Amino acid sequence: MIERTLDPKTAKLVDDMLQGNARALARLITIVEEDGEDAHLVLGQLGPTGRAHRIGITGPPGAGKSTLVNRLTSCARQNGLRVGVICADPSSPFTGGAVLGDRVRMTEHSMDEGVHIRSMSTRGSLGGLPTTVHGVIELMDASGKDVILVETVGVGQMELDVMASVDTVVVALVPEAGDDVQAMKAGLMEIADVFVVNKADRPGAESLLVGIRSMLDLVCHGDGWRIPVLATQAENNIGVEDLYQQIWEHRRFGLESGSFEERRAHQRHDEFTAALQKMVTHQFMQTVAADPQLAACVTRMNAGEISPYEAASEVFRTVSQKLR
Ligand SMILES: Nc1nc2c(ncn2[C@@H]2O[C@H](COP(=O)(O)OP(=O)(O)OP(=O)(O)O)[C@@H](O)[C@H]2O)c(=O)[nH]1
Ligand SMILES: [Mg+2]
Repeated sequence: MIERTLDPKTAKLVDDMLQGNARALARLITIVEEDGEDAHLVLGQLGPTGRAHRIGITGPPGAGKSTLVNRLTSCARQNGLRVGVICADPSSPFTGGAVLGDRVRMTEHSMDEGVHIRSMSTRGSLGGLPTTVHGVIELMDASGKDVILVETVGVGQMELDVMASVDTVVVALVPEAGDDVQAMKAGLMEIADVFVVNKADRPGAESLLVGIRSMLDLVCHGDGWRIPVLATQAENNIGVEDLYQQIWEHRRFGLESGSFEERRAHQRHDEFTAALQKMVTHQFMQTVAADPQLAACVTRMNAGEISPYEAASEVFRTVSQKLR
C-alpha cells in the first residue's frame, strides 16, 4: 500500500475529475466506496481540499430530508453554486426503496451539470459509512463543488459520525407525536446547528417549535452560536430560503468566531488518524503473513492458546524491530 502508486488509468481519472469531469468523478466515487488500496491512493492525490461548504441533513425517516435537500439544491443553483448531493443510506438492503425515492425527488436536478447526486450505502465498505462518505465529500470538493449536501437518516452512531464530518448540521423534525423526545434520545439535539420543523402545514408544528426552543435553552454550544429553530414546508417550498440563509449565517459565524476552523482541524485530525491506522495495520499484517513465526503466533491466538493482547504485543514488538 505504501510503496504502490496509482495506475495510469486511474491517475488520468483523477486529472479529469480535478478539471470537473462528471464521469471521472462518478468512477472515482465508486473506487472510494470500495474502500480498497486505490481509494487511499486516489484520496492522497487530491491536493488541498476544503473549499466547499459541507451541509448535513439528518432526522427521522420520512421527515422530508430529501425534499429539503432538493429545495436547498435549487437555492444554491439560483445563486450560481455547484452542488454535490450525497444520500447516505444507512445500512440494510431493505431501505432500497428510500434511495429510489431520493432519486425520484432529485430528478429535477438530474440533467443539471452543476449538480452531482450520489446515493451510497455501507454495503461492501470496510471502513464503514462515515469513512467512505468522508472520502466522497473530499472528491466532490476537489472536483469543484461549492456546496455539498449530505443526507442521513439520524438513527445510530454511524449517522452521527457522518454528521461529524460536515460544517453545518441541519436536524429536521416533523410534528408527529413525541418527535422532540425521540430526537433527544437519538442524540440529535447535541449535533444540530440549525433546527427545522418540516411539514409545518401539519397540526402540532407550533407546539413542536416551542418544545424544541425550550429544550435548546438547556443545550449550550460552546462557541456562542444561537441555534435557530425554523418552520418549513419543503413540499410547498415555504421557509426553505430562510433555512438556506441560516446555513450561510452559521458559516459566517463560524469563520468569524474560529469555530469553523476548529471543527475542520478536528475532522482533519480524525481522518489522519484513521488513514494512518489503516496503513499501519495493513503494513503489519503483510509483514505477519510473510513471517512464519509471526503467522504461527496469530494461529495460536486464533485457537485461543494465547490472548489477542499477547499476540498483538508480540507482533508489534517483532515488526517494529524489523521496520527499524
Ligand atoms: N405535508 C407535507 N409533506 C411533506 C413536506 N415535505 C415533504 N413531505 C412529504 O413527506 C414524504 C417524505 O419526504 P422525503 O423527502 O422523502 O423524506 P425523507 O426524510 O428524505 O425520507 P427518508 O429518506 O425515507 O428517511 C414525501 O411524501 C414528501 O412529499 C411538507 O412540508 N409537508
Ligand atoms: Mg430521503
